[in-house]
Amino acid sequence: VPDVAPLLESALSGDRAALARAISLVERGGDDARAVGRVVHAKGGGAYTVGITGPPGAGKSTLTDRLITEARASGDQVGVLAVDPTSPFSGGAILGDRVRMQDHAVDDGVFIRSMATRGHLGGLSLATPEVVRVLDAAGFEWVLVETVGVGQVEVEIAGAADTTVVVLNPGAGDGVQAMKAGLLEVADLLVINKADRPGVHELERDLKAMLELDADGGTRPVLRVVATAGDGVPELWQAIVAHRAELERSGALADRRAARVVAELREIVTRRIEARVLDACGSDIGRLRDEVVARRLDPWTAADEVIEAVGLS
Ligand SMILES: Nc1nc2c(ncn2[C@@H]2O[C@H](COP(=O)(O)OP(=O)(O)OP(=O)(O)O)[C@@H](O)[C@H]2O)c(=O)[nH]1
Ligand SMILES: [Mg+2]
Repeated sequence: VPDVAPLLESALSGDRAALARAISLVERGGDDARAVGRVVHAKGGGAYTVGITGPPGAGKSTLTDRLITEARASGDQVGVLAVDPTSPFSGGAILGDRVRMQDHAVDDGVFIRSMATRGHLGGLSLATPEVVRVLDAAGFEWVLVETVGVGQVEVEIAGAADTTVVVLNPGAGDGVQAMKAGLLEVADLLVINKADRPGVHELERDLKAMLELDADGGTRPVLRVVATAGDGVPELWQAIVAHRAELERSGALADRRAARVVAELREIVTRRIEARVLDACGSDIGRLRDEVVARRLDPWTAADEVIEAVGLS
């Protein structure tokens, strides 16, 4: 096992360059990532995570920038993880995030990190909580995770936060799109951003109608915000703080976190078994495929062979 202790000691005691390097280790995966993971998991637990998701260009980064300011006003430290699913174009998007949050670039209590999708062993859904745990162990009271709400994995990542904020825009048919993308299911709070544009009332009406279809959905707040001007941002921050307080009071926060542990464990185990199976089968997969295609084997019998080959039968 490589010795990551010196790097971590620096990273967790305020050295931002070391923190960035520790996160890079985690992103790369492998033995170093596991070693970091063991240490940070043991030290974490104090951070509260807020997921911010919504369609491309909805104003998530502009809003995140504003929320950083709100959190900083109480003296809390804020870590931001901008997960970028469109890695072929990530240069631009990541730069965009940085530019939109540059007000905080010189603030030592703020750490902003972009993470591209491609190249993650174990996938984005496993890399994200690992990076969040590094920030948690480094003492950030708040960790904001921005993802574009397209694609199941990205929506799931934002939905895996303690509080999830879904950002939509008026006049874009966003309500129906959000429902289709599964965004409404993960939303604890809904934000109509760019409320300076026409169509706010219609979107609000649509959202409230859709939310009322859910058992307790009708109680989920819908807030109007103009992120560029800051209008409605203090109210949004208050709503996030109130949601947190309610989760803590009711015990639902502990339940949510426990459910996330189960989901993460399940995914880790599934991926490892899958990798082992593919490894053990090698070229047999091609042969089995041919047999099934030729109808000499049915898929279930072929699967039996695979399971047996790995020693799991
Ligand atoms: N009119 C108006 N424009 C806004 C508002 N909020 C953000 N914008 C603009 O919308 C554009 C996109 O903003 P971003 O914050 O980059 O949006 P995003 O959701 O982070 O974008 P991606 O991360 O690329 O999906 C920028 O030009 C912002 O200035 C708002 O409240 N009103
Ligand atoms: Mg953004």
